[in-house]
Amino acid sequence: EAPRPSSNMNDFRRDFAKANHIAIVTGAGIAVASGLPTFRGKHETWRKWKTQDLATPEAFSRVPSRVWEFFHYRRELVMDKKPTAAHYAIAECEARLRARGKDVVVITQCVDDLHLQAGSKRVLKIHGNLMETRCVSCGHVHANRHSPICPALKDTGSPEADVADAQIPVDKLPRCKKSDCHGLLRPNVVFFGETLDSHILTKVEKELEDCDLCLVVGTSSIVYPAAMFGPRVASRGVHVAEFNLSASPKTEYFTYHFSGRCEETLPAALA
Ligand code: BJW
Ligand code: ZN
Repeated sequence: EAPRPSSNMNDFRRDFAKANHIAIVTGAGIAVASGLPTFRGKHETWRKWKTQDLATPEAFSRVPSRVWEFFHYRRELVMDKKPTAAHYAIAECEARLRARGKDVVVITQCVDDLHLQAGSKRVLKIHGNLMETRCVSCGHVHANRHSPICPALKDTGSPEADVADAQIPVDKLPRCKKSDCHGLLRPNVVFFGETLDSHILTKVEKELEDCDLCLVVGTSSIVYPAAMFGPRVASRGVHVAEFNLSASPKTEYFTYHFSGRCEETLPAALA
């Protein structure tokens, strides 16, 4: 039996040519070449904290000012970034295949807008959007690209380890614009320990059921439930191809593993 996973691009290209419905699961690695950091690298801390310490409901209720500083920093970082060759390769693949009656969907963990910017039309954002807010009181979700998002966060959010918290009073943090509400706003992203939007998850389930080829791109496959998407498809006997710098805990489930930067490997794979 051939060793799994294979790194034979010719074989992948044959499966790709036959596929009618491709699901592409993406993570932070796809935006590294845009200048956005990943979550689980060796040095990936903001001040002295990791994302797991800050992107939680507990942290947001205990130290909303610190959590907003973190997200303000991340929003400013995303604001001027451009898609990579990997984002464009996926968008062009979708357009080309759609013209032939085929289907490509992106299921992304990324909270930036780079897939849409690159021209992808079918994008399921399972971890929310950095450029949206949600009111903790009335639940309203709004697109919000203000920079800074509120005056008090201006010049805050530095990631350097020795920077002290700005300790912004909670009434000076982003607040709901509805006059009868004025509730505290939070970033409209999925914190650790929170459930994913069930409406979006239902759509994801259907795509994972319907696809006849799946790509897993630039994700550590550590955070659930997304870590199970590729393996779920593979368990139906459908080919799954992983594009990453290195192997992940799920690599052994997949048909293909293409090691390297996805902004280099994907354009060739999907041409
Ligand atoms: C390149 C590259 C290049 C670099 N080219 N590649 C079952 C088992 C165990 C735990 C759980 C479980 N079910 C739920 C949990 C708890 C938790 C979880 O999974 N914890 C794990 C850490 C174990 N999950 C949740 O809480 C989720 N909710 C949920 O499941 O609800 C039900 C439930 C709750 C509680 C208990 C049980 C069930 C919610 C998860 C929300 C994740 N949110 C975040 C933050 C969003 C806001 C923000 O932006 O701050 O989403 S966390 C963070 O990680 C972010 C990412 O989307 C997510 C995934 O990270 P990603 O994208 O994979 O990035 P990295 O950095 O991890 O990896 C980058 C990869 O790229 C690396 O592999 C590099 O090699 C590669 N790379 N350059 C190609 N150029
Ligand atoms: Zn409100």
